[in-house]
Amino acid sequence: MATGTEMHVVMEAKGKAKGRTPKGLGDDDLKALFRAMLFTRLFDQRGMNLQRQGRIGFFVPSMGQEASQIGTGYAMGNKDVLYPSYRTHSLALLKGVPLKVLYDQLWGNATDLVKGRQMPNHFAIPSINWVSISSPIGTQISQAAGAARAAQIRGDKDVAVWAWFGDGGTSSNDFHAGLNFAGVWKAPCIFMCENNHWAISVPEEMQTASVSFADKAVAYGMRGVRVDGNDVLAVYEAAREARDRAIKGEGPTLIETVTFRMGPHSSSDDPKRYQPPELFEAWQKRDPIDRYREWLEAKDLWSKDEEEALAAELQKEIATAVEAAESTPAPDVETVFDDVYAELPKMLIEQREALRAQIKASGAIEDGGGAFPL
Ligand SMILES: Cc1ncc(C[n+]2csc(CCOP(=O)(O)OP(=O)(O)O)c2C)c(N)n1
Repeated sequence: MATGTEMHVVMEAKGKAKGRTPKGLGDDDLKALFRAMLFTRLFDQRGMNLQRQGRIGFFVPSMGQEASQIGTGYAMGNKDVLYPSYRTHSLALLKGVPLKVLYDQLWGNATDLVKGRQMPNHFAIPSINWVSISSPIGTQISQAAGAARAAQIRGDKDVAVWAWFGDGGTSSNDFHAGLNFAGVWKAPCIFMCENNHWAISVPEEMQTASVSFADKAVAYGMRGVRVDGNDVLAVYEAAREARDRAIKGEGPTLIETVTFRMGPHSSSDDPKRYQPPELFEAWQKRDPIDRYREWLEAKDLWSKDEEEALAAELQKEIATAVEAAESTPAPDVETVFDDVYAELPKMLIEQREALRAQIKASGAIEDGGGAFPL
């Protein structure tokens, strides 16, 4: 596989639909990749709409980056540990996490796994070894290096640790500390740099003077691979190879997926204020879903009818989960006192009593339970 600045590609550009099938992928796998990419696109569209309708407070879309994320996610093993970024809910969709788990978190309701204490899109999903997302950029990179080192010391078999971050994340201290130690330890870690060309409004050329992000691996004595991030098969192949090397003790890999954020940074941002429209139009022509659909159709593996049926099924699943999460009450206000101390200190017991009295006096909640309209 090409390393450094050379780009790894499997599928030809949209409109040509050529390219071999990567080793180890059968027809069902090829369709599963498409399903997960489409699911991600639909989840994103719905997420943005829900935010615009004022039903959730915040959303981070991943439109345009589906191949980069699903291609890496498909290469993961069941015991692998994930340190995702706030833009990678696709990985949970791919791994079959019930949709209600994700929507509960977006609403921060009573059944939300993190009890409404995190920003929307900052999931923590223990059932798939998904470690809680932290907002400060880059922190997951050094955490992943540490977790990989721990797995190595324990002698865990068939476990790789993955960290996803953006091009902006490579300017953080954690990137350098994490890659340095992972390199020194030959830890089973895969560093996934999704180069979507923008860190909010900061373009790639203001982020680094390096020829590529993959090049940075050289300084840490690890393998660096640059891959076409809109080519799901190329991403899968690069990720698969990196994982194989990691679990064989051959050391970590830095993978740069070259892709594009085809939407805002988050629901709070308007890319039209800093991105030239021609750039968006150029990348739209390389849409990873359109490109992969064409490839599948050329191989007689996909049809318009199949896609319509799949989209209808996924939309129905989304609608059901949205309704269930939206109608779940907010966490009981008293839960703010839980989970920090094994035994609540006297000072907090007093504060809880004061809160109860205040709620009662306000008449907001008759029975003292349920949501308090703060
Ligand atoms: C330490 C830190 N500095 C600044 C921010 C504000 N911030 C949030 S997202 C972001 C851009 C990150 O860009 P990148 O790493 O390229 O990832 P992308 O959002 O493009 O996926 C910034 C600067 C932050 N969350 N943490």
